[in-house]
Amino acid sequence: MSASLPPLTVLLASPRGFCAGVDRAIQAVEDALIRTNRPVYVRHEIVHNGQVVRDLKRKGAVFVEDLAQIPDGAVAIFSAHGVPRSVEQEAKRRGLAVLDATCPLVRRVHVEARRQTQAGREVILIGHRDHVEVEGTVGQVKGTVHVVGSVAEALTVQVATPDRVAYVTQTTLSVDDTREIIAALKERFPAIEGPDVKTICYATQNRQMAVRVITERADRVIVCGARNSSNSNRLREVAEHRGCPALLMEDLRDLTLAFIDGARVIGLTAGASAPEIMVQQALRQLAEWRRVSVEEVRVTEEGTRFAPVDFARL
Ligand code: 0K2
Ligand code: SF4
Repeated sequence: MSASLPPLTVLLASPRGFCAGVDRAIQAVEDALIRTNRPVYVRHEIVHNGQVVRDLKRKGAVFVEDLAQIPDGAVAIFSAHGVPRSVEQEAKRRGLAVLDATCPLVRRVHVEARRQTQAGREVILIGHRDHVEVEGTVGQVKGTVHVVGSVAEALTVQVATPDRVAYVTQTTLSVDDTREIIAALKERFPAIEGPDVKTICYATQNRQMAVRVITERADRVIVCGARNSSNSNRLREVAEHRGCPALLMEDLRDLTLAFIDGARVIGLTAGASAPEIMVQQALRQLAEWRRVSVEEVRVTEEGTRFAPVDFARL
């Protein structure tokens, strides 16, 4: 630590890190490894975090992208992001023992999209086209789902029945950006039905709210989270859109002395899939460079818990 450098205040966001859906999904893999002698396979990263996946691999879980890579007789776990119907059906056809770790809040979006289709409405899914959750939601609905990822796309999306349209959202979007997209959709389709931003989950909304508060005081923000994590990237963007340079820290190598150069107040948070150990690693690194004082910025309490994944079929 350099004595000549000014002290650093770290504003620690709260809530941050694991949400109830991530806790539940990781626990399902841990439990499966303990409770069965069969090989345990996970379709897709259980959550988008390399440290979590490496830890579960060390304990014996095997991660694949395709159901075809899962041998007969194995346990197949679906990730927190959800899967298309075709994957559920294929697993059933093959008689795989499935543990479905789809977050109940993602499942709620599936149900709502199906309900709207059954009511005769064309569904617009606000979300990122190539994201695994969006692929899952699109694949849960019989019929066309239009994916819209920006205001520009909202202004050009073509539907067959403009007076019978509904929208749902991916769970991990930017609240601010989504409001703009919804406003554009309402301009074009005044009769459109939808949940406003309510299907952006509580964890996503709370973590974004904490970053918004922190950027009022911070010179920089560090977001612990993986590059393929939608909700973690949105936290970085919330800071950046408020003019606060932000860094996505996938591992400690991403955190450089240059990033905190000249800063006196640093915000620190973690995406819903990032383990607390990453936050502690960042704090330790900062304390090696500067004299650090930590102040927690708590914007709300979180008490959400989900019932464990159903093991009845194992
Ligand atoms: O934010 P993402 O949807 O990319 O997913 P993760 O980073 O794995 O976070 C957990 C959320 C899973 C589903 O919403
Ligand atoms: Fe569920 Fe939200 Fe967590 Fe995704 S981020 S797993 S939707 S609680």
